[in-house]
Amino acid sequence: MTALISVSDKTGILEFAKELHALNVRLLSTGGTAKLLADAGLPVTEVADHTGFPEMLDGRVKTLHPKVHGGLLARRDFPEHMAAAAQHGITMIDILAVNLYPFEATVAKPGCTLEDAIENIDIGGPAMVRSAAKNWKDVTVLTDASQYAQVLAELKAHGKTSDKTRFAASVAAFNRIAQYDAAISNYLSARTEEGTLSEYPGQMNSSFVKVQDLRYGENSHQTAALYRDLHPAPGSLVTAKQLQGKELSYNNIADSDAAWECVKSFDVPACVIVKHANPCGVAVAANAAEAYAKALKTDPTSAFGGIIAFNREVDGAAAAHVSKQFVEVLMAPSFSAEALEIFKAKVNVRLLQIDLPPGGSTPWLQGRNLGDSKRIGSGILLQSADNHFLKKEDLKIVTALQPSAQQLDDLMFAWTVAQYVKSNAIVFCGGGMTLGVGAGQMSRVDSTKIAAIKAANAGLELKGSAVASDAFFPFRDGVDVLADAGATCVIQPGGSMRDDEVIAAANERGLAMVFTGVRHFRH
Ligand code: 93A
Repeated sequence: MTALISVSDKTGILEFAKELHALNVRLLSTGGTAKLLADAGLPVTEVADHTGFPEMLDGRVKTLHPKVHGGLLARRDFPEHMAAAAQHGITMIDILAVNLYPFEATVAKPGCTLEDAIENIDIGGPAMVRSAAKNWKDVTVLTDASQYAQVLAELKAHGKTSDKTRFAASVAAFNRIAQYDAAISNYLSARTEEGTLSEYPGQMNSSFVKVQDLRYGENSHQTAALYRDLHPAPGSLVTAKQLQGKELSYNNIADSDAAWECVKSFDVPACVIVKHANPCGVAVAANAAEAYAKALKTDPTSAFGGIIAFNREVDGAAAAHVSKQFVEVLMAPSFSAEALEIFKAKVNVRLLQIDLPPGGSTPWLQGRNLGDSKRIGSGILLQSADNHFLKKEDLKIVTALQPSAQQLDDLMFAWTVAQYVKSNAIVFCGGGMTLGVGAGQMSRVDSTKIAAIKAANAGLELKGSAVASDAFFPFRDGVDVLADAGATCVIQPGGSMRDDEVIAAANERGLAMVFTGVRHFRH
């Protein structure tokens, strides 16, 4: 029996080789490994002596030789293979122990140059591992020190390894090679200096890279981690810089994303306050401070401990306002020196600086090509992002009453917010702010009632308000509830079997209603 040993990480290799030798296994090895074994007094044949071909090109060519690959790949049960091997003086290699040049560790080092990285791309090692793993029926391939003991135990007990062990080792080997190649692909794809990003977009790497482990998931008994796209979209949450505050939690990140996605869809100064993944206050105004004051009015109770996002600089005035409240996360494209000074005293508040996407809200929405994913039992659901951008010209007025210009603005605002509210979503708005948000109910009528109750609790007037519904009204009852609450105009997708009944109800109750033709379910 022959074993070829070629390892960069030499952990446990001497002990392994000693045991193999004791079992009468012949040892073949590459330069550095061979030296280690020979220095310990083990009889070892250098691969160069075995092949009759020297290691060359600074070690780039060591084991890439038919005597190595033939010995790994020849099928012992095929007489033609055995005859060809014999004819060319190829002897069989039964065990291969290889671990690869430390590419991952090399590129993880600060200051690693492209040159260093390239030199640490192992070619001969993976080639041998693939040969051995393909021929798993006859060859045992070991790619990790943790496998040595099991193989030795089987060799001692039975003089050979079991089919099960060899197959498992083959799978592990291919997995390791896939992981190794992914590390190379990720590293090279992320290098912008050489222009790899734009040259061949069709071959762009779409991997995720781990940002960090999180303390826990949605609940403390769940483990969690944050990954980001290898090439994050400009202006996305994962590009945020944390300026101060405690470490972000899983829920902080999820809620911050909801708030940030919502706030950056406005062109004018806006503020979004999120609690439990839903906006509990959204407003637009002349500046950040005013936008915050309005957003807070919608639901000051829920806003306690909220996640707050601005699409404009947080200046001293906004900071003074916000700091009066218990805040979990505050994000904005920038913070003035005065604002930073105010938050210095609030050491727990997490401040995130995030650049807005270039080109403003509209082009960004249209150009965005990020997808959504949701894990289900042993599967994953994928879809493109809900990035439909509604223009006023797309609206279809379906009632006798036409919405006024002011009402149209309120409806557009309400529709934008509704997109970020969990379904069934009902959003009452007026004067550039949310007045009542009904979220996450199984019944649209209940969402409408809840939105109205919340407005009443906050002391807000719904008379003359505009309402958005994320999906159509299946019956007239939802329309009756919002008319009772005081709304005078409605925006909704339309498309129900009972649109006629719903439009008739709107006409009867003196409402103006517009159809968008698209819905915004969000679950
Ligand atoms: O430069 S290589 O890609 N060319 C080869 O032919 C080759 N054969 C084995 N690297 C090659 N190896 C790698 O050398 C192994 O995967 C292992 O990581 C390393 C062991 O070298 P040494 O025994 O000289 O320390």
